[in-house]
Amino acid sequence: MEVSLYSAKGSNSSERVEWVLNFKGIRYDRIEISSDELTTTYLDINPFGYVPSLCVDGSVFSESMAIIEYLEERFPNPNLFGKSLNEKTHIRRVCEYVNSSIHSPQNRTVLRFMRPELDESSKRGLRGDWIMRCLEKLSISICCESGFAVGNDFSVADIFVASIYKKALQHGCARNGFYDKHLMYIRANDIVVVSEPQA
Ligand SMILES: N[C@@H](CCC(=O)N[C@@H](CS)C(=O)NCC(=O)O)C(=O)O
Repeated sequence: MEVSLYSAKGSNSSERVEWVLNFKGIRYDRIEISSDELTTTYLDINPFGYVPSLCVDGSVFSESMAIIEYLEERFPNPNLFGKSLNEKTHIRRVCEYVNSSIHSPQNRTVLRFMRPELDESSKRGLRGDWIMRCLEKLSISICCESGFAVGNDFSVADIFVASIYKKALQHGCARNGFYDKHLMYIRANDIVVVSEPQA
């Protein structure tokens, strides 16, 4: 099986997929896409101009959530979507909130279009503030049963939450006690640490 991950430096959505691939022990080649390529040659791979895309034996998939669900169905062990339908639904709830409500509005392309007057530093500030504002709301409904986001096991919800929190820190946000504790809790697990992509 040949697996290639199209990614770009600093891409939060790609980090999620990379973490899942590592956690499941799937071997892949990482293809780095430059900012120029995102708007030119890469459009043949993904017409939206977004990373990640995943190519498996010639079939190309895009959208991180769809890719991760594909990987879960094709490589169910180790499991990343919980033990019951209720858990699975809560895991998807957290992922969708991070993917759609937190990540999408602060996407570079969106900000460039919606707020062209802002310089890069103001955009970074805005992106970080938006992420932390949403994460505050999310904190009420995660890590209720254990230090993991949903239930008592590491899941893709932890991957989405940890990755977007780290992105807020990269944008210069102050550290947050709740999310630092979450990071520390999941990193107490060796396989989580080994599979976590390095920035
Ligand atoms: N919903 C998409 C979002 C993908 C996305 O926003 N990718 C960003 C990097 S994290 C990107 O390619 N940005 C390029 C740009 O905005 O120009 C997914 O989950 O894959």
